[in-house]
Amino acid sequence: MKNKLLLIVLILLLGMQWSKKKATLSDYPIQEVKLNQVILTDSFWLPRIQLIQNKVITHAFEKCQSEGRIENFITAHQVMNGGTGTTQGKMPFDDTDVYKVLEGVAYSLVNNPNPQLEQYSDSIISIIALGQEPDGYITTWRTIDPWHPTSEWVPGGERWSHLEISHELYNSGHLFEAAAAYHWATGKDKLLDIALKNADLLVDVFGNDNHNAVPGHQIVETGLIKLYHITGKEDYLHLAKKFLDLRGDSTARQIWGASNIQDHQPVLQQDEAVGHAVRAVYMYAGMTDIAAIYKDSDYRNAVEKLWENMTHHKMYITGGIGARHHNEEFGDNHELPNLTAYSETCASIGSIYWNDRMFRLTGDAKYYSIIERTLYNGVLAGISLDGTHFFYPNPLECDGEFAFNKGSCTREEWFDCSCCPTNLIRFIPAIPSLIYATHGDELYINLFMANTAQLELPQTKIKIEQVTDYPIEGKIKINVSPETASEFAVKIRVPHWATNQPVPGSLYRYSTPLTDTYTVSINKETMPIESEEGYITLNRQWKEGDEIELNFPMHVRQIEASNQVLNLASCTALEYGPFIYCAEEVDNPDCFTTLTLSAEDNYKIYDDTLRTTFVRLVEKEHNGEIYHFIPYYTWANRGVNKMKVWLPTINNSPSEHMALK
Ligand code: FUB
Ligand code: ZN
Repeated sequence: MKNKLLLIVLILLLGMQWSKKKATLSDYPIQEVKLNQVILTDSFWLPRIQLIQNKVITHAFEKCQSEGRIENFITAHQVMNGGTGTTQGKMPFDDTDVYKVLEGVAYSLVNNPNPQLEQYSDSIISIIALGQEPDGYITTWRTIDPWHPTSEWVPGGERWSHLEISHELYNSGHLFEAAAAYHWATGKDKLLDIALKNADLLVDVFGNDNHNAVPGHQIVETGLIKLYHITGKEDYLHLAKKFLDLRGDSTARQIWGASNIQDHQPVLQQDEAVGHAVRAVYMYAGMTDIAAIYKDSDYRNAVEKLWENMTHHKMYITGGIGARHHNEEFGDNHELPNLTAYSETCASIGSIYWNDRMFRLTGDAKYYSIIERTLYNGVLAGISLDGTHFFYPNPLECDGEFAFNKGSCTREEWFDCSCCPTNLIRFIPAIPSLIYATHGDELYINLFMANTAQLELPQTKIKIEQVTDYPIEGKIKINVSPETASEFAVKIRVPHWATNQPVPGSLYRYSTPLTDTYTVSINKETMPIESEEGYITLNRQWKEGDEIELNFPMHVRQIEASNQVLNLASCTALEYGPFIYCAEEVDNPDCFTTLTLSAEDNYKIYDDTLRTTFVRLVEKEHNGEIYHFIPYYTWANRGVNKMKVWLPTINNSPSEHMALK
């Protein structure tokens, strides 16, 4: 009898292990090619990813330690065991910075093992475990002292009593995202176990019909879905959908009604991107997951409408989103101020997470057009060239006086609310997973970076290699080597800047059409140029060593905004490849205020170093004076400095402006 009991326990335990290790379920028609399949060799991106592991992660852990974010987990443990203590830090979501750094560690370890960093991270996870209450609850400030939260804008009270602001579910969401990443990257379960215990608590509390509530700040939805993908446990998926279904639905719960937190109407009826931009894009990402998993056309229609509104009316030329400092929110359609732009780094990152899902749902290249623009401009501007200083908002103009960056006119090494630095840490190391995707016998190439990758299509394994100096140069060699010669389609995205339209929609346009076009050859034989839905599709029998060569024409291009963007009337921005350029006063000390652009300009490109980083610079000569432009992402690396992306245009034909809607 005793033996039988032991056997049953053993089987149950094994069963639990097995279900946790279940293969990843896949719901999107298009599959990502994961980080561990891609070895980056790129001279632009690889140093940036290495910078995250070698410098930024250490910096962030040190800050989390010195500002008490890590100690909070220990204090929570002491309080649970009858001790006393005070919460350190300033934000009710300080726990998430620790989770986000661990997520970044996980992705950075995939292709760059670092046993010391992994061991240190494991020890941080052991400390996190201490801060979890026996029933799975984990939000340290509330465990330590529920009646005295760290921030005066969060009311004290019982668990879940002020979800609109308490960030308890936001904390869970980031925990889930980090746990999924750490488990996948290291195979270790400890953080995942903490996450699952917390997720089970959420299912108990919010999963039943008696408790209809939603998170104040979204992200728990995508986090739960990641846990569902790992475990196959449908409760997590149902809860994620429930949170979305209930949002803004006054027939099902007492809504907060605030558009700032997207609770003003049911999500399926929302067709304008409003409110807090980070919350919005995290929510749209969750909605896209639901559209994919349930094959739900209502959810799909809703995210398509929201996407169109956001990109056609509310997006900066840098890909940034969120026009207002007030509430960190979207403005009205075409409200895109430069000096006071918010364009939070987190919002750009969230937009990429969402756009990648939209691509995997639809296969449309337009989503990667937004991703590329945001990656090289809106996101990358958020971190200094040496990885030590950050932007939270990313304006498109700086007058040296408006202290846009949380009280500062330039980059800061950290913030009380450090969501942006830690979001960069979790996002940048995972960038190589955006390069490729597969769909049946189709292989998508969405981004250009030097790398070698191992992929699999139904008919064969393929080794693929990109050799390129993109985005400095427009030449890309792609070696396609299938294990066995087979027929399949290679779909190569045509970058927006190599066409006559910078972005989908009519928010921006090039001032002058392209005079030359890109070329494609296979094994040196020129191919006819046919692109469909933004892709060149090369369908043929591929064999080992086949080589595609792409040449995208690189020019400095002028961009205008729709005349509905009133503050950009008669203004021009410069672009080279995927980079938006700007002028900084330090390079143009005598002419910064009088700097203009004209259709007749001739631009010269040249290479130099900015600080110690290689950059391609642009200049133009005007009345004997030389004007200098630098890539937008490199601005503010030389102290407080005036800067402009959009410059007054002179000599533009009025008829061209009229053509804009
Ligand atoms: O509220 C949590 C994070 O802090 C948001 O995502 C950011 O916008 C910042 O407010
Ligand atoms: Zn942020």
